Amino acid sequence: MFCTFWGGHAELMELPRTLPSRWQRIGPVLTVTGREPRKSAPNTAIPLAFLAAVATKAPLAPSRGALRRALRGRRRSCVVPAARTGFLAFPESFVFGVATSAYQIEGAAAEGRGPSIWDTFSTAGHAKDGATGEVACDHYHLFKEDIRLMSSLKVKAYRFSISWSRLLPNGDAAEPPSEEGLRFYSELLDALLQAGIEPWVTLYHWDLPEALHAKGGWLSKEMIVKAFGDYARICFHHFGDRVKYWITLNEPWCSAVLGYNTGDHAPGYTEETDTACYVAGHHLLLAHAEAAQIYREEFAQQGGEVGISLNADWRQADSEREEDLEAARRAMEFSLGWFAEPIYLGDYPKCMRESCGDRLPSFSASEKKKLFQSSDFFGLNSYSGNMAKAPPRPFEGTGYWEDIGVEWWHTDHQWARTDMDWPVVPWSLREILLYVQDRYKPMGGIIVTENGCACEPDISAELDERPGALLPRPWDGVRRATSSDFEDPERVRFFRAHLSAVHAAIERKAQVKGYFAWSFLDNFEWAEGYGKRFGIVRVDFQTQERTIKSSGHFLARVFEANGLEAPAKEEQYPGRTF
Ligand code: PNW
Repeated sequence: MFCTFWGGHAELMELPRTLPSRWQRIGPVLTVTGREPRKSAPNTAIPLAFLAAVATKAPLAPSRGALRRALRGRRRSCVVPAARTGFLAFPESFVFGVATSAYQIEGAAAEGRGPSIWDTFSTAGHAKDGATGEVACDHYHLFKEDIRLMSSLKVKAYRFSISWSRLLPNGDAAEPPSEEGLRFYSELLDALLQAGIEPWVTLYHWDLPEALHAKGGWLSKEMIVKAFGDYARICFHHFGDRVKYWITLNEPWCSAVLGYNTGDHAPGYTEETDTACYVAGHHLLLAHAEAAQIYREEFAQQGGEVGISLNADWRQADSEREEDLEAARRAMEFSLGWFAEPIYLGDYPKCMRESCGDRLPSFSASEKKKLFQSSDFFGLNSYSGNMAKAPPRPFEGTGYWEDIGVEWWHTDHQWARTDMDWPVVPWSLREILLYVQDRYKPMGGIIVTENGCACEPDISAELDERPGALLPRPWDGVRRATSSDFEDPERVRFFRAHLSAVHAAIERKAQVKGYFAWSFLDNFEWAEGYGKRFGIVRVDFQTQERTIKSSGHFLARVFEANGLEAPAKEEQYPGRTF
């Protein structure tokens, strides 16, 4: 029998005190139902090619057959969740905001900005339908209107990123920063502060200046660490009077794995070597540490904070079998731990060193020191969750996915899916927050710097089929009233369930200090182009008109009331829950 208890925000029943830490709780507890596992397990191996293909945002579909086979005969166990009811109030100081990134929304590629690796990658046709970020949401020209819209949605904080090559067209800090670039971000910050919206600024959201890539990019240690530090210093110097929250890197896992292993993201390296993603990841970490040190040593008087945003989806062990518990631990360590452990625990996870040996670079003693506690808060981006299962026999060969050695996409087909095909697993957000709290005890607490979904009503696909609908055109300069009649009930349901999960984590003493919805606008969804819409505001890419979705109004009410009503029973999600 499948567990079909209410999903989402469901709370665990009180756990027995004998369970010493969450570390041992990556696995179902309090089994209420289940059938015995088969004596001889069926062949649950998922082909490696599939693992690589789905390792990212790639559709999960191709091997549903394999997954279905994998699920057959599995022990089904779960816990009885207690319903959350009534009004869920957040702490008074809780930061509610919305998030975007430069390449995904700014456009104005030709207006003083140097090319980035995403220009090169997308104009070479690597994103869906030939999409590029050249125009995107034309936020560069519409930022004042966009900030007015944020105000109307009661947004308290706005997370955006600075385009490195808009400030330094050649990535070179020896050249004076672009006046045009400085002016744009300066005006953006002033407009935000005037609107009473706190800026949270990401320095690097994947758009490396092409000129630096030509010099070796993230694979060239001395060059990139210095270049990133110099760029960060320029940002702190020019904007630090107005920015009190800095995020050095967005999701270095994506830069390393999608950029240097699967090739789904710029610069599009595929697994030519079994080390490139580890080398890139190593330098991303060192670049983060460099920027954090510069901020703390040279800009302490600005009185702000500097942190990093790491992405991971929770991996729940498929059973209580030791192998599956181990698989779940490995999955977490190879995703979140890879970047979190050097910062919070002093070095790479032990299991990575054991699997990778010398293919994983090492930190010198001084680098370890520089990295340790180099983040004033833990930025967490999390969108989904999944199960983890040990493969029936070890994977052969070396490379990121082989090194993990886990059935990475082991899933529950009862779970709802978003338009990205990502499982909707709200309780996994609660679990990962509790895990981060227990394992890393981050000073300054945890900020959910991204959470959201691409899940549009059918009418969206119909509208997007109109010729040119997904080929953005620059704004024509005509100011139009923003309309407000777009219903996206699945996104409202998603946000309600996930905010409820955040609330549940806070009740269990996770120090969660903020939540940013991804995203403020529909935008350039990287390799997926414009068809996957994450916005709480719809963008008509032909006219650049903005329409507030019902999820936008929903979040506005949450932001204003500093809380929300718990999901009703009929809104809750099916499938396995813990
Ligand atoms: C994040 N994954 O990317 C990024 O920070 C955003 O720019 C992006 O638009 C958003 O999530 C939605 O995709 C991710 O493979 C990319 O698990 C890939 C994954 C997760 C997040």
